[in-house]
Amino acid sequence: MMIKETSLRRDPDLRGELAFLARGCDFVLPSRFKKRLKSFQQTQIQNKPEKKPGTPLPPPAPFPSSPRPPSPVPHVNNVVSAALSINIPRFYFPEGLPDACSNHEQTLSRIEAAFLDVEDQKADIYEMGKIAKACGCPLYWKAPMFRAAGGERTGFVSAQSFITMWRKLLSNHHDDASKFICLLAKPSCSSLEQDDFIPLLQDVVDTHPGLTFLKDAPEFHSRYITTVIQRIFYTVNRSWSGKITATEIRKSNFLQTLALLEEEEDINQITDYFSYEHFYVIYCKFWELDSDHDLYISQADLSRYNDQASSNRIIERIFSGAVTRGKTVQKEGRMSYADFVWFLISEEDKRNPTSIEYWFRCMDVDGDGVLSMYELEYFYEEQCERMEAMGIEPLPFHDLLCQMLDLVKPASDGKITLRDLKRCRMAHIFYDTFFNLEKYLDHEQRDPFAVQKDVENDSPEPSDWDRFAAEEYETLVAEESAQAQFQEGFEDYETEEPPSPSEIGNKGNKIVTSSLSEKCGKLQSVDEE
Ligand SMILES: [Ca+2]
Ligand SMILES: [Ca+2]
Repeated sequence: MMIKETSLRRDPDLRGELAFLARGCDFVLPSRFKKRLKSFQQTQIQNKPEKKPGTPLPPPAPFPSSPRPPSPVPHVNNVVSAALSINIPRFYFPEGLPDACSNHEQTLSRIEAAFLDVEDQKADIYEMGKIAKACGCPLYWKAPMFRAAGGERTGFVSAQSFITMWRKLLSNHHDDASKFICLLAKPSCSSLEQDDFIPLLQDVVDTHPGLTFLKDAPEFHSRYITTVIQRIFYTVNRSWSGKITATEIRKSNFLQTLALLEEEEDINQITDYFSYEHFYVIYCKFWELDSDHDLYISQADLSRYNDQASSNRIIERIFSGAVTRGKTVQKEGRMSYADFVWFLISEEDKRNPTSIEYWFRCMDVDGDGVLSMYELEYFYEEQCERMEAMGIEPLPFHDLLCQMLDLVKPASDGKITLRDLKRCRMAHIFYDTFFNLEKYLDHEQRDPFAVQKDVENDSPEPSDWDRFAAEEYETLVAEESAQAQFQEGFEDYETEEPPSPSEIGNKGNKIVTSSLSEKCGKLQSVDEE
């Protein structure tokens, strides 16, 4: 150990030594000094660990600003708590990451200014759009904002009550997902249930320029709203809990899609959640099956879907409650319109994650989380019977099994998991093989290389669902137009005035709503949920 000269000179003990050596002399002999210094240093080293109280402080460190190193043997608990509080930054922000740069006061004064433009500084629901924009929020947040500030009770929101509400929201909720949940959820709830979306969607129906014709047909409002809610839960509620959390909102495209509504006047361009055409297709498909139009369908009704393409065994599984909400399906043997939305999207798009989960639950008869060989055989049996009835010789189960295992490549032998099916990207072919004969035979006839090409193509193509909905809409409109033209033909024959092509076009558009109006007009206002 080296003791620096500077520190030695400052050391009062050493000064004492030097004074002792020099006592009675005018100078200190170098040899004597070196000898004394050596013994002095040795005693200093020996004494160091046991410094008595009252001994002078050690010399200051050369760089006083540098932090003192931790003592060599600190108490264990101190280390843990010190490390936690100092070294690990906060990483969990359920209400979003607070943004130190955002200027809340500026936002609040902008809102105040927006209220000055409103009569008596009291905004009704029609004025809320301006306020939503002043808050920096998408336009269609206006109805939830109106409700959150108490507008529902009085019919208007005052500047003061709105700013109080918004100030509280800004200080507790730091990102859009967290704010959105806070605005829509029931008091002291941190997730969204299906009915929480109704005011927002009713406002979309009432005010979106692409839905003006729907606005005038109140009997469809709840059908459209139910459809959109089911589509939101189908896509966003990845946990199947029936409660959408802020994390699920953040992971989804829902808020971005909602924001698009104010920019896109043609609601049919927004194929996620809101498209009227998609609603029309889903509703017409249900209408065809619901012969007594009580808004419920039986097991026999559902099996008629798409010319009985789905097997009875899979329909039975759906009606056993494997994938439906509530107990109505099991207890009363009837499926609601809301449950049908889930069925239809799953049936027509077997590649999307919710659909893969939907059919997995149906095929996992014993509910152990894997598809075992006996479960596969159970579903394939019915396919074989159907093929034989059609005069087609089915592939023996063992050969088919080899094909399917080759397709899915499960991680562990003889057990197919949900993960295997999601990873293989061939879930649609797998599922159709076991319970949709028509589509199975279609796949069989397709060029296997074309299938492979589909799978490898990663570019953002329309989903199977988008493609199905677009084709079906065309077909439905063409059918309606043909029917209308046929009827008009008689009228025109009598008046001897052939309709102009533009008239046909215009009528074609009207037909869609009028025929739906006809379909729904007879229905009582039944609330499905
Ligand atoms: Ca019915
Ligand atoms: Ca199983």
